[in-house]
Formats: sequence, C-alpha cells, structure tokens
Amino acid sequence: MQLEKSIIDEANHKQQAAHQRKFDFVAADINGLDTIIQKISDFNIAIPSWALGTGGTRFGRFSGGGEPRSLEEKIEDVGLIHALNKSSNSISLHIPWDIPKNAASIKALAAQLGLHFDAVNSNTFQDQPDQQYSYKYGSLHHVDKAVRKQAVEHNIEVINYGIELDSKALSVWLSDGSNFPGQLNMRGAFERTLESLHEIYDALPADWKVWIEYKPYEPNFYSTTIGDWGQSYLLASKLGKKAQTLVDLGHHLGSTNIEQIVSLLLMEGKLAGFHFNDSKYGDDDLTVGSINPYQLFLIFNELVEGMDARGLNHATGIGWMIDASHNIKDPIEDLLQSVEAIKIAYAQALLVDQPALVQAQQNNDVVLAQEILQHAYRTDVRPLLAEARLRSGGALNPLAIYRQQTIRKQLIEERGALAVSTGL
Ligand code: LRH
Ligand code: MN
Ligand code: MN
Repeated sequence: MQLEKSIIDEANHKQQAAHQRKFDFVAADINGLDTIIQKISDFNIAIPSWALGTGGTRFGRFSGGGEPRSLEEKIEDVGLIHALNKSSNSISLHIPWDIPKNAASIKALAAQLGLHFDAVNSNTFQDQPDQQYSYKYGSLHHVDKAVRKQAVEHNIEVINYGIELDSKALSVWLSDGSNFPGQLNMRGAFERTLESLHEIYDALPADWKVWIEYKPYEPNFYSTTIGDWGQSYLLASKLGKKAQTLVDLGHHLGSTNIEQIVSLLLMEGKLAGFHFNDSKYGDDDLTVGSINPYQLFLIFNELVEGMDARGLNHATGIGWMIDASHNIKDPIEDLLQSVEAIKIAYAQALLVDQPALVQAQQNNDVVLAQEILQHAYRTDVRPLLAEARLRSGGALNPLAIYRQQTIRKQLIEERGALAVSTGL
C-alpha cells in the first residue's frame, strides 16, 4: 500500500498552529537556522531489509502480522516510512535473506517510491540449504581452503547483485571465532581472513567500498576473529583504500567509549559508517536512543566536528544505517522512532557551539566545555526535525499519522495475520 500525500497534508494542516508555536520558541535562539534545517532535511538513514519483520529471539517469535512477504513488500514498507519522515530514502539488503532476482523491476519500484539501495550485506554466518560446505567452524577464516573459497564466492555474488542495484558498498560481518581456548590459532585465523578478504577486495568495482564490521562475542564466546575496531582497522589498513571499519553501536563491551573510536577512525579516513541501535547488555539491537541517547549525541558531536574538519558532506560522506530487529514492536513504528532518535542526536550536535568549545578546551575550562555540550543536548530539537520534514513534504508527526490511518491493520488485511518475513 502507498500513502496519499493529501492525507499527510491534511494532518499537517491540523497540527500547523501547535507546531509553529513550538518551532518559533526554539528557532529564536538558533544561529544559521535555515542551514541547520537544510542539513537535517538532507540527512537520511538507510533501512535494513531485515528490520521490517518481527525479529524474534531463540526463545520465540511473536509476529504482529502483516509482515512483508517479499522483497517488493519490504520496499513498499520502506516507501511508507519515507513518505512519512522523508528521512529514509534507501534500503540495505541482506543476501540471501533478500535476493533481488529481477533487479530492473526492483530498482524501478524503489525509484518510484524515492528510494535507492544502500550497502549489500553478505551472510556466511548461517548455512543455506543448497550450499556444499558448512560454516560451523567459520567462513573466511576456516582452516579448509574449500570452505573459504565458497565464502569468498558468496561475497562476490553479493557484490554482483549490488552492482545491478547501483549499491556502492559490500558490508561484511563474520561470526567466525572460537568457543573454547585452544580451538583456534588466532594469528592463523586472522591471516586467513585477510587472505580471503583480499580476494573479495579484488572483485570490488573501482567506486565501491568494503565495510568490515566487528563484534566482540556472539555467536562465539571465547574469541571472535574480527572482535574489535583494532582488528577491523588492521584488516582495513592492510587491504587498502576501499576497505573501512563499520561501527555497529551494539558491538562493544559495556561502557566502551564509542565516540573516541569513531573520532579516530574518522581521522584516519577509515570510518565506513554505522549500524545504529542501542543496548543495555550486549548486542540487544534495541531502538536507537532508547537506552543511552547522550552517548548517541556524543558520537554525533565527534562526527559533526570531524566531518567538518575533513570537509565531508554529513549526508553522504558516511554510511548511515539502522541495524535492529524487534520481537514485540510494530517494525514500522520502531523504525520511525529510530530514525527520529538518530536525527535528534544529529540536530543537537549541529547546535554545539564549536568555536566556543575549542576556546574552552584551550583554556582547560572543563566546566564551560561541559556546559556547551549539554546546552546543545538539552535543547528540544524536535520542532526543528518536524519543520525539516514539513519543508520536504513529510509529516509533522509521522507516528501519529501511521496510527490514525491504521496502516498496520490495512497491511494485515492485505497480507494476512500470519505473514512472516525473511530475516533474523
Ligand atoms: C551481527 C549483525 C550484523 C549482521 C546483522 C544481522 O550481530 O549486527 O550486522 O549482518 O547483525
Ligand atoms: Mn550490525
Ligand atoms: Mn549485531
């Protein structure tokens, strides 16, 4: 289903006066208001194809119904999200969960909804029914060359699908690791991974990147071959310019200073981008900003400062993507919340008085430095986001329209209460 623009306009009209009051209040104190609103408008976050269905855990899966049954329906769901928030103009595919069999028609459908394709993700962490060798003991790091070859070929196949869709990056996450001390020679595992990644790297088109994601544990609980940003960075450095490190916010041990990692990767030109989510315990994949919004703001503060220093365009210089999958929420509602949370943190970071912060740092005025950051963080930027959406033709309040229009109910009627999507 698609959402008529007139429905959005009508709802906006009803909320206009209330919006204007809130907007005028916050706008009065902001320098360079129009530039900031334009930056907020330009900032889009890719939606992963696996987030549109209920995620589930190994203890159960509780579908809300009306899940997309095909890649086409997933694209339609992203189209709905984008029509409402004008901030989600791309989709990232995980292959083989979503195989773009007919690339031309898939691309045409996406284009009709104002969407394009972000990075393509490979999957060598699960065995597929038709594959010859198992990934039980790993893929790109496997001791057996034949298994490594199979995994390399899968990645090259994913690149080829991506080329047809005009994607520009391959995103690789490996579950390769070991469960018990002694199971694996760690140096050997790393060297074999590097060798395999070299073969994949060599298959990348000139204008492509390979994004190397790290994660400390799960599904392996003793060692993971690409376990932290250092290991990912080492691989990316050895591979060359087209290889960079991808930061998934849930892939850090408790209280890791993620903003510092981000700042240094950016400095080295090695920051591929993000998988946004939030976590309390581990790789929880909770809604972005639902647990630690201040950390998200501090990350964006490093990003804005670092990207400005390097002359990078905020909207296009880095891969911005959500990576989450929920068991108990309507996925579309969750994605609307996630995009909003990311853009709130971004907008707050845009408000940081950078020259004043530099001065405070020079003077070692710790109190003032904290005041400057927290002044920006404590500003209610939601009216700025709403204004940016309004100016782009989106909804002042996307979630409210989604509910008022009973979109999930319509999707259940169209697709069925038991419709289950592919993915996690
Ligand atoms: C691994 C991960 C990785 C996968 C996705 C499904 O935990 O974050 O990005 O591709 O989840
Ligand atoms: Mn991820
Ligand atoms: Mn993850």
